Amino acid sequence: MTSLIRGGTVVTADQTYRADILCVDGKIAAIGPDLDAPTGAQIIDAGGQVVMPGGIDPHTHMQLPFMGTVASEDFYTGTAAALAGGTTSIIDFVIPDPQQSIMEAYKTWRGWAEKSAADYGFHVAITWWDDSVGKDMGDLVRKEGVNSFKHFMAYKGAIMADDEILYNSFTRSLELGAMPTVHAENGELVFQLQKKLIEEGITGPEGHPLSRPPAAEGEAANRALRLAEVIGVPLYIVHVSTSDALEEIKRAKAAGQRVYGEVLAGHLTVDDSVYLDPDWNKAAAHVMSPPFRSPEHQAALWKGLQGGALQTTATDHCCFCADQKAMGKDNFTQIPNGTAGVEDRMSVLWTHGVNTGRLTMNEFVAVTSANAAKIFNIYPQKGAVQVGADADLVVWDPELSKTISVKTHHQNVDYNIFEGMEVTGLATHTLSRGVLAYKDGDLRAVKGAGQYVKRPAFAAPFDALSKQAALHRPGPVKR
Ligand code: DUC
Ligand code: ZN
Ligand code: ZN
Repeated sequence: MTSLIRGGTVVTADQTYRADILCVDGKIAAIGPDLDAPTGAQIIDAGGQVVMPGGIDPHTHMQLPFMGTVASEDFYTGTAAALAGGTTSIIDFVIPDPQQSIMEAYKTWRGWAEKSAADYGFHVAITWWDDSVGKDMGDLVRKEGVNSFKHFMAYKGAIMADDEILYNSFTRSLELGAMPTVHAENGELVFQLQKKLIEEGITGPEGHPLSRPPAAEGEAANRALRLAEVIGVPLYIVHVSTSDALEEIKRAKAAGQRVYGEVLAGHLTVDDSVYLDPDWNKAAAHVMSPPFRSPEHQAALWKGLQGGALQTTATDHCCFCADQKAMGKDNFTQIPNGTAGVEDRMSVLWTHGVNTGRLTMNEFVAVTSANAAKIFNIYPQKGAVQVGADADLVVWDPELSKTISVKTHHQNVDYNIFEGMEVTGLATHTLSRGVLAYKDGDLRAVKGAGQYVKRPAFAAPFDALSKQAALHRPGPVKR
């Protein structure tokens, strides 16, 4: 398959220039002015539009079995919706049950993901610990191309990682050159607050944010960062939603730690007033963790993204329909946690980031694809417009507008947290490995066309960090 994208302005994380892009057999084959079209090539007219690397959403949960149900979006419907919005890769999560072999869980998720229409990779969650977990982490890194491990510091009694698990897994990650990541919320505190609120008769969705205060996130972020500091391993904090956690990241960065922060399009643009909606279904549709926060936290998150303390944007796409949310009708702690967004992330961030002047177009590319590709070690295969890179590209019309609605979205869920939001800046064409998967409203996603992307282990930077940690340690005292 050969395609020529003609007449667009190429925008990458560090450059903006006019050029045509030739894609051959899934790769970018040439970039330059006035390229000749090979015989039979498909011509895509990008005149007046920008051409960027396809988005990478580093945080999704397709068909996740969670809280007694299964997320409604599967790997095909979810990646198809992603392509409609200009996102060409996702990094999803394997979440083994405690005591389940993490390799067995990984294989299960790989099977589910075979129907993906876009490329995908996996972070693997460490939900328990023994020697077999450490061994399987080695095999996942060395043989399977997994270079990041996730730790839920919340969800007590289910998948929560305590400090012992964090210590063991962070230490093993360092040995392997893999990136530990954390969902930072103090799970014990959340558990106790949930109990107290229910006892007090607060059973509706308004109890959800009360049970997960900003301090619970700040404490967990600090704890994870301090563990990482002592161990000498980098750390990636997913869905930073509060200034509390952001301040911990800034402090750690200023102290020389290698730390990365992710923020969700939803946390940047939807505030916590949603939990006070008199319509139970609407309030419950917003139950996700960490919860939506007050405008003060949102303002801080934007500044964190603009200032570089936060490097990536994601969605935590995890869909539950109204009948699933109803499992918590009498008790908010039973409402399956999760909201959608994989389709809308790019246009929401363009509208609220680029169109408001908060982000340049280049910064937009950095935070929607290039930084995630660099942090998770798939750059420049992904996140770049370079000869030899995967031809994952989005042709973007910065003038095109629409109103986001559940009635028109492609996501397999009956609610949209961005309902009614007017966005300007939309994908007109999305190419996944050089194949046109979306064109002007026509979604041509192909079940199974997505490929698993191996992510190699890190080497030199990790060595440097652990050496630095060792420098501060005296040897045994000779007596
Ligand atoms: N938060 C959610 O809202 N859903 C899935 C998992 C998570 O951490
Ligand atoms: Zn999470
Ligand atoms: Zn998540």
